[in-house]
Amino acid sequence: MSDQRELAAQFDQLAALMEITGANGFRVSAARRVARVLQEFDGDLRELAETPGGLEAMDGIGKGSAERIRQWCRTGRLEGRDRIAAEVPDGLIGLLDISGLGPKTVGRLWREAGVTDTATLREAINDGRLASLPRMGAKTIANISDSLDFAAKAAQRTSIGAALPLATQLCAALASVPGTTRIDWAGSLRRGCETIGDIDLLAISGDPTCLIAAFTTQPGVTKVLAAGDTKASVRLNDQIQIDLRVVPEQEFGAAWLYFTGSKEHNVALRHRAQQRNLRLNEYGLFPDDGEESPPQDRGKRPIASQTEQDIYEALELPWRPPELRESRDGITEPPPDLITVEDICRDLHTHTTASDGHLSIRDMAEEAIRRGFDSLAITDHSRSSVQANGLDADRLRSHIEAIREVDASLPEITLLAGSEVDIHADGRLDYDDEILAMLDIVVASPHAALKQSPDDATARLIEAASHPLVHIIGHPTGRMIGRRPGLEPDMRALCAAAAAHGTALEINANPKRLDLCDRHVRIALECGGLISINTDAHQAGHFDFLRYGVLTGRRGTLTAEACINAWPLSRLLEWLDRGS
Ligand code: DGT
Ligand code: CA
Ligand code: CA
Ligand code: ZN
Repeated sequence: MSDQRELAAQFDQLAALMEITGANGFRVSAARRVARVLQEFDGDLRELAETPGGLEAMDGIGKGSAERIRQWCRTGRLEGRDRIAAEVPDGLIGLLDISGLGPKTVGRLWREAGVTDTATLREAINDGRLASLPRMGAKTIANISDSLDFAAKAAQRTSIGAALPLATQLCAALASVPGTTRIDWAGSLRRGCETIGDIDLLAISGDPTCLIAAFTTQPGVTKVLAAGDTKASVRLNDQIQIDLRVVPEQEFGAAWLYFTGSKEHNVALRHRAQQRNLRLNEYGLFPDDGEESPPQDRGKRPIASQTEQDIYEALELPWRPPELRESRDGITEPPPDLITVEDICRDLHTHTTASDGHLSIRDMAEEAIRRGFDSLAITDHSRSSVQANGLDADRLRSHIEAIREVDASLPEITLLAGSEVDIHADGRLDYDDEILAMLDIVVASPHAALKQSPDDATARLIEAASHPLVHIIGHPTGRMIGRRPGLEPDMRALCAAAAAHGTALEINANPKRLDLCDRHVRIALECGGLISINTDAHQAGHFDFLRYGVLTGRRGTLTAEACINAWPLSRLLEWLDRGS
């Protein structure tokens, strides 16, 4: 951020704080005016501050404000802001982000109802304290209450498991609007992030007005946040924000690249362009003619803009899959040949009615056949998972027989008799070796004691990964996104042990888990380890989770070669046999 932007934000905050504390309205608007002037100033602020009378010569900046700006340039502190901030509870400033709450109202809520943050505001609404204030109508309170609910939801990002199906459905509906020739998503969703802030859509249309109208009036829209000629934003089902931009066909690649991000990737590409005397923006890649104004505004033609490939090529860079466009990814290294959903031939972690699944062995097998799998592992829970109706040794023996029977009747698929065996807190497994040895495949997973120390977690998981009869460590950390962090083992040590013993680590594809996460997948691969992507399906629809696991794998640089679910079946069967 430039100096003036940073200082403008501080003046704005000062104005808000003054208003909350009931300061003189004239002084409040003076501070706001200074913020606006600073916001619009596009020279060098420090240079201006050093020029005698320079600041004072600007419209809206008086003698006092000029002195405060000079002081800020010297000390980095805005005189008065810290003092007044100390008088006001920290949480009050946060309330200003809630739509419909201005500083005046926040000040009243504080003084008259003891509100200091979102939690106490919620209390004051619920216990009727707010309703008892003079000039506080039921409608205003209902509005504040709604905004509060939405802010709480917005603070939680949306799972990719909700965002991707929604975007798919939305794009299908909008693609059929007359004039639409292309519609795709960009942003964090295209990069395959595990949670999504908002969904960014990009379209080409011969009739943008018609498309925007269809977009803002579609079923589920609870608020239209903005609607212009070529772009609009809506809130859907009071939950997620969706932005739509309509761009000319010849600019689609530049826009798609820009709005896919990440911001850091965009910055790196712009820098690369500058080094080559080029300018990159959302409209295209242009020659840099030294002029300040944007080239597209001066009718300049881009060197590249229609496709992403054109732009990367003109920058002498390899095209990068969106999953490898984060700040941690460079731009010059050629990306690996990432795994795809089509590469996956099987699921190696699934449940049936024998434990807590919804389908029989046969129904699961038939679903797997429908999805084109060559094999399927049935891995119901072990005895310690009591709440999941885990199998004791006797039940497991007959379950294995039942699996083999169904397998014999279905030539289209190979069923593997397995178990998801609990890893106890101390690293011991929930079945004796003798039982484990009867199974075709053993997935060992932590389910309880997920708050143990990192040292204990490391020892526990390494012991399981080193067990000669274990093939896969299932959801290794046990985290639930947004709900619990799970185990925090020394991931590098765990991955090294797993690699040394030829044990695969799972990417559990359930979008609530995505465990291993992308970062951990990278560590596993750096250690030369193997990955298994499984859905942990408890019902037919859960097989759809596969794509989230694949996206996470791709973000972790996973190739088909390092993923046992993508191997030819004969290679997998050989690998499964290695311990016995
Ligand atoms: P999200 O929505 O928080 O999950 O994350 P994104 O990555 O989808 O971010 P969003 O929706 O704010 O913007 C979409 C893309 O647009 C972002 O990845 C990069 C691009 N973009 C947005 N604002 C800026 C910016 O100020 N500078 C640059 N270089 N790119 C930006
Ligand atoms: Ca976004
Ligand atoms: Ca966005
Ligand atoms: Zn499971």
